[in-house]
Amino acid sequence: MGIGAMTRGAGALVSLALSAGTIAHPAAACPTAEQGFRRLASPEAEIAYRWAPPALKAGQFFTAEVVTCRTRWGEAVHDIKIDAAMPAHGHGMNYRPSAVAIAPGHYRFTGLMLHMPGTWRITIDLLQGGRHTRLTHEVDLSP
Ligand SMILES: [Cu+2]
Repeated sequence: MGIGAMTRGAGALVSLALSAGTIAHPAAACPTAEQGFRRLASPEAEIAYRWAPPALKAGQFFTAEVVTCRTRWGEAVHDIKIDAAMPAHGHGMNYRPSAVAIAPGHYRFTGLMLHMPGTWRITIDLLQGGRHTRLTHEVDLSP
């Protein structure tokens, strides 16, 4: 889940001026909690994300917006993938989401659905060159 208050001042807008492979102050480009975004971080990378609708429900389609805030290796992210599975049940989603880049480092996924209650593991893979970084996030959906 989010990691505390993410209030930032100026510079909260996604910058369109970042050139490929150059992320000088990536955190400044991260959307804030006021914009409805939460953070997901690992030692390698950090993203900001929000769901629409904000509360996930079993069997309901949702949209995910993801912004890359900090990435590994200093290379541009050229592709991003989102997936979800239930580790306890050994299955994934019944639908394949589609992705669109709406700005550099800013992506929208549609057609996501967690089709049953329980614990889901959502994975987001950032692809940079031939390498990828995975961020995971667990969601518990009540019946
Ligand atoms: Cu299941």
